[in-house]
Amino acid sequence: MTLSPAALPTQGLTQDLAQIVRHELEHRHDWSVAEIEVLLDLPLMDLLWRAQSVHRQANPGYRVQLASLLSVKTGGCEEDCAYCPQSMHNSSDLDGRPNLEVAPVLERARAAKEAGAQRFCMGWAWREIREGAPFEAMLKMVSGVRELGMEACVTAGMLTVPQAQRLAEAGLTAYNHNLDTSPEHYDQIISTRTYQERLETLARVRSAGISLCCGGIIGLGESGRDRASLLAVLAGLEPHPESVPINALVAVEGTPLEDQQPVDPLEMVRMVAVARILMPYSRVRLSAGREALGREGQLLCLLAGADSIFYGDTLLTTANPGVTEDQELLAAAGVVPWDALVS
Ligand code: SAM
Ligand code: DTB
Ligand code: SF4
Repeated sequence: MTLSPAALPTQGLTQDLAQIVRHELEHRHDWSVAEIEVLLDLPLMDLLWRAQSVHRQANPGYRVQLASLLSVKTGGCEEDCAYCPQSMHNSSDLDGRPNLEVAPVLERARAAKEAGAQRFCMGWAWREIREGAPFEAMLKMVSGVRELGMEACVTAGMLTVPQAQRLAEAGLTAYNHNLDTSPEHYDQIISTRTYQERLETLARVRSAGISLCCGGIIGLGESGRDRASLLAVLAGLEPHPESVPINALVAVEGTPLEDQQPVDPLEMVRMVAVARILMPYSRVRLSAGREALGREGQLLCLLAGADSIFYGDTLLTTANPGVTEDQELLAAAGVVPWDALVS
């Protein structure tokens, strides 16, 4: 699938910039880190124009998917992700909350659908999926969400091929497993699982025919080159992940990253825009950190090609803008969400 370069406005660009536009229109998997750095550093107006040009062609109509999130198993996770309030290595750990049962989870999914969500995402604070009753319950939740006519997404750490196959049989639409940051910066953030293990998990998800939700976080103390490197790995996946969540760090007290400087909203805009250019047909999800972006920051992210938001008062454990606030945001943008009912 490629876009037609001829259809893109290149008039008035220097030769070099026009060349970049032509490249953007190809559906490539071989972006170099240096090329992506050039994009990330473009004058903002040029970057927005290019991202919009791609977005309008690849996803006509500027529609947005509303996805609701629910934490089914909260806290007590063995991994040591430095950003995460659910790691047992961090004093922020929220262990002790009971795991949710199938019926209340489906009740929440139904309520999310009624509020307008098209996708329902469920999280387990696990290093890897465990066999037994919790996994059987997860399968029931997945099939129950699908029966409601919603897309179902699970994020629960690493998994085996047979587990991926059972999730596929239950009707799972997508599995979320993020790369989080660049291979180079990764060791500063997580020591209990390798980048390679993450990539292998992604391959297992793919092998079962489940679509991939895979993205990262900015604001972890990474460099611009790290951001470009993360995007190069994501765009290097074949096919591109169907969904690419872009998170800004929510600095939670009790995590090693609690004192990180907040991300400049325009950095999020740039990240979204470049993700859109590199992966024209993926859903670019404006994820954690939306509250700190403000209304205009979020609108710029939508303009830059974000075509999904997490919808509902909470993400997994941290706050998200309220439903009414989001409805007002979309109305201000004149953006229409996809219908709640999907086939
Ligand atoms: N345990 C599973 C895993 O790591 O794949 C699933 C849950 S985990 C919370 C899902 C993703 O949320 C992480 O990969 C990370 O990208 C994002 N995340 C977690 N805490 C965050 C924070 N404080 N700020 C921004 N993103 C965060
Ligand atoms: C993703 O990339 N971001 C979402 C979803 N995938 C699972 C999770 C964000 C979590 C933010 C911190 C929290 O609420 O605990
Ligand atoms: Fe948090 Fe997931 Fe890392 Fe566990 S694996 S600490 S839940 S981000």
